[in-house]
Amino acid sequence: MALSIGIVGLPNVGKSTLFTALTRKGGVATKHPFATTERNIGVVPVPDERLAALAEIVHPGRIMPATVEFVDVAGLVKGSSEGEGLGNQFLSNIRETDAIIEVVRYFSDPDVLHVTGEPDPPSDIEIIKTELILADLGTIERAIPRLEKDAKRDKAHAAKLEVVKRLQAWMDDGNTARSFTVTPEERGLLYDLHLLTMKPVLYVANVDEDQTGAVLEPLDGAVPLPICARLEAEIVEIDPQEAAEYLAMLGIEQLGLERLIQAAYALLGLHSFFTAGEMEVRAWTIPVGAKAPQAAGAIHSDFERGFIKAETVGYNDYIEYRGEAGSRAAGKLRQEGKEYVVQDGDVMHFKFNV
Ligand SMILES: Nc1nc2c(ncn2[C@@H]2O[C@H](COP(=O)(O)OP(=O)(O)OP(=O)(O)O)[C@@H](O)[C@H]2O)c(=O)[nH]1
Ligand SMILES: [Mg+2]
Repeated sequence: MALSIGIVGLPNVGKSTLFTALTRKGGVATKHPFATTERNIGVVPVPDERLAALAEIVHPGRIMPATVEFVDVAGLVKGSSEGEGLGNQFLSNIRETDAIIEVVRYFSDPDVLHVTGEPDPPSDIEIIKTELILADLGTIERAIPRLEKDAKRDKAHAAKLEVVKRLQAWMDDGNTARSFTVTPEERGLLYDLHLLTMKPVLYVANVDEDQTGAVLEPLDGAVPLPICARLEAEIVEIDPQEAAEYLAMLGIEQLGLERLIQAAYALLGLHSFFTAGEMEVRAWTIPVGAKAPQAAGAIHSDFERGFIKAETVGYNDYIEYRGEAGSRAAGKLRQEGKEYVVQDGDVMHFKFNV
């Protein structure tokens, strides 16, 4: 399953511009607030130089990077949860995403209208936070009658109702679901509400061209990632050679997409392992700490169910000994079992039986 990330923020802060830069889909950004009236979805390959290095050894039929899906929706304003603006009706499009990117305006362009007058990041994120909390409270309110009915029939549902009500009281005080202290079991009970404020948030500061290297003050405890969305959107339009020279001139070493995906992986506790064969070299995304059977399950549920063992070579060994045969000869190919914690970059071959 591809990682999926929803993009939120006030109107006109550059969400669609960032989306264009990330997905290379043009024509979605404009000068006017409330420009986005339909959701935009784009799937982006996760840049990983290690894939090319593996392919050079294996000469596969194809290279399959991991992917991330971005969903761009309309801007939120104060009162969105009561139907103000367009934002609220689009929130349903990001309910099932794994994480949220919140774009915050830092750029100073007087030609681009800011919906509340002046950009003020700390108070701008408060508006969004309040709207997301209100949207979640609406979700909870709609869920409660059904939960009450179920609870009368069944003890197990009573526990769920109890947690949901506790969460409701917590959020009524203006807190996010994320900051609600729950046991892992209780968290599981809340999962199918798909609450927006339960999702991890990455703040993207949409800065002026010369601020992409800035170290910014934390917002709500998290340091925002500075990106100049307009610059990035322009760059994907031009010839790669020219783009590289332009970036070097500006002193930008890495494109926003790469930095953003790295930050999202770190935020969500994700990393990659590889499969490498004649047919394809492929990257797979798994949680840090996942064991070998769970990694196998990322490929196919049968692989997890019938897991026997995983022939594993660390990435650096695989490159140094030029592939599986060389790694085996050098004693670097390990037979790993059910308890093996997969390391970032492992090249794995699963043995299974179904
Ligand atoms: N100067 C400057 N302008 C930008 C930057 N990013 C976006 N803009 C401009 O801001 C305006 C709004 O950008 P959009 O990407 O359409 O904003 P949005 O957040 O998607 O807006 P809605 O869909 O209306 O909520 C456009 O005129 C962009 O060119 C930036 O980094 N610098
Ligand atoms: Mg937009």
